Amino acid sequence: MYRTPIQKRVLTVEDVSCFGKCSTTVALPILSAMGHETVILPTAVLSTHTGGFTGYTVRDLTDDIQPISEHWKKTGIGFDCIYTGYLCKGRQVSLVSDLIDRVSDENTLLVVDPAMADNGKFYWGFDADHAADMMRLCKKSAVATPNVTEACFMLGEAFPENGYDRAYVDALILRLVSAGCRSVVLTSVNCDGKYGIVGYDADKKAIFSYFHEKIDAPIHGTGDVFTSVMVGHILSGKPLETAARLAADYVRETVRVTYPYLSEHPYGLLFEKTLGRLIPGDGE
Ligand code: PXL
Repeated sequence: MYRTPIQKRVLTVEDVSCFGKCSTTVALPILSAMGHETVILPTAVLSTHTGGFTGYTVRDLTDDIQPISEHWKKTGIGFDCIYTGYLCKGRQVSLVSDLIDRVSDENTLLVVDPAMADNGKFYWGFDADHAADMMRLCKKSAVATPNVTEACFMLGEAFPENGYDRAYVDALILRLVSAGCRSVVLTSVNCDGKYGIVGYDADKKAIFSYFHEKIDAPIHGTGDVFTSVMVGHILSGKPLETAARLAADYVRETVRVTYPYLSEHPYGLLFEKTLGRLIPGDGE
């Protein structure tokens, strides 16, 4: 019931940052442009995201998660994909885990982006307990998309402040897999003078990587854009590595377009300028 064969349906579970271009406000336009049906579960409403702003408001919607998902279950609403992003600290993560159990079936793809840290630091309000909770959620997922900082923190390790090489990254990803993750796409990999992604495809039991020249522009919400585009391509039938490469290309191009405007637009990517490229051509 309430499933349509002409579209994939994806549930995004993450906050609504009213201003600032991250989480739900980037996932929805991207997934819609790619032709997928979107359903949202807002986990919190913030006046802005927490990067570079002060005095923002936060309304935590943890208590709504169970009743909303029970209504969906009763109504027979199912999902081809559940994609979780930024979650509030504490019991919200285990309630999201319960929601996944309640509304998934064997065909639901779970993608977890444990958005909580970058550049060696937790985002405001997060700590090692939250990293351990996010690790539990990543272990449930078919694909997890931590950045290098999040991968370190989920493993209870220090971020290598003085840099790292490719051998370190491959070993890091294999430690995540040994700890129980399935496919993993590590983002924001910055080594040997290049920038890119390193992935592990659990079906192929193989590591893949994709690097390009470094553009020095740490912009909030870049990981959300990456995972949204990757999810969109997976739902369109692309293999994981192809989906991850296409998402990395899209992010690189969007960072390039945003770069000249960073002083007026420092809070997120100008993804509206490149969104049209994600719309499938006629017949797709
Ligand atoms: O994924 C980035 C993100 C999402 N949501 C909120 C954030 C951030 C990054 O800082 O603050 C509220």
